[in-house]
Amino acid sequence: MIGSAAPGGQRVLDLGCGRGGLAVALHARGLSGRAVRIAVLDSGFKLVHDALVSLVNDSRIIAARDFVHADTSVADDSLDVPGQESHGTQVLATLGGLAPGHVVGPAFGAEFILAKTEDIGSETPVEEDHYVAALEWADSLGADILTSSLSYDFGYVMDGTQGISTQAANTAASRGILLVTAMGNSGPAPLTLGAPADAFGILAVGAVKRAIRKYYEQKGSTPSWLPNELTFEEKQALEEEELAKKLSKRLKAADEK
Ligand SMILES: [Ca+2]
Ligand SMILES: [Ca+2]
Repeated sequence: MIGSAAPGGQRVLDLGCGRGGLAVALHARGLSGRAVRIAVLDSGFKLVHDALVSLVNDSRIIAARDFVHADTSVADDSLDVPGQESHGTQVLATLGGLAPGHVVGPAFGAEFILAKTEDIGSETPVEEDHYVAALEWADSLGADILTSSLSYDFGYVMDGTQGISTQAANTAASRGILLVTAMGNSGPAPLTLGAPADAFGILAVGAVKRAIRKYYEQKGSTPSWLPNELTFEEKQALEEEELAKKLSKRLKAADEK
């Protein structure tokens, strides 16, 4: 459901899950990604999903391309492993989904370019080729931001120059595009970064919650400011609330400059 009006006339949306403090802080300031064009590179996208259907109805998906099967349908194909589209659907819904009461992404007002580049049935270098082709395609469509929860490890030394996706990411950054990408699934040990997270001038993001979960499970304790008696979900909510407070402070400080 739609909530009350917030400062600046922005709607306050019911995020449903009771978390997402960072998104609430941004929405309350009138920030929803409006007029920003974001390219998402992933395994495919189920556009009939409840969280995504409004993107289609509002004509905010301006282009879609399947680089794996060379067509324009980014949902599961007959040759795909069933569920191929699942990961990309989750990423897109987290970023820009709009199903008040269930999930509302921080960038629910943005335009999206969707690229299916990842084949979940294999891990081969051609997928990194798809990734680079998708970067070039998204650039040609005027993408402001490129985002990918993907990672490549084909024996590259992570020095910011070797991976072909890293080289493409360097070029994207030099053209003024912000690339946001995952660091990989193997951290936090040294030498676990995957391309293109080592590129220069990009934003590489680690799995904060997974790290927190691992910390709790392995250490059997919590950060000092989180009471031990809370459930894991309650700790997550507090962690996000704390991050939201920090973000609000930073936004306020930026306004005052
Ligand atoms: Ca297809
Ligand atoms: Ca793969």
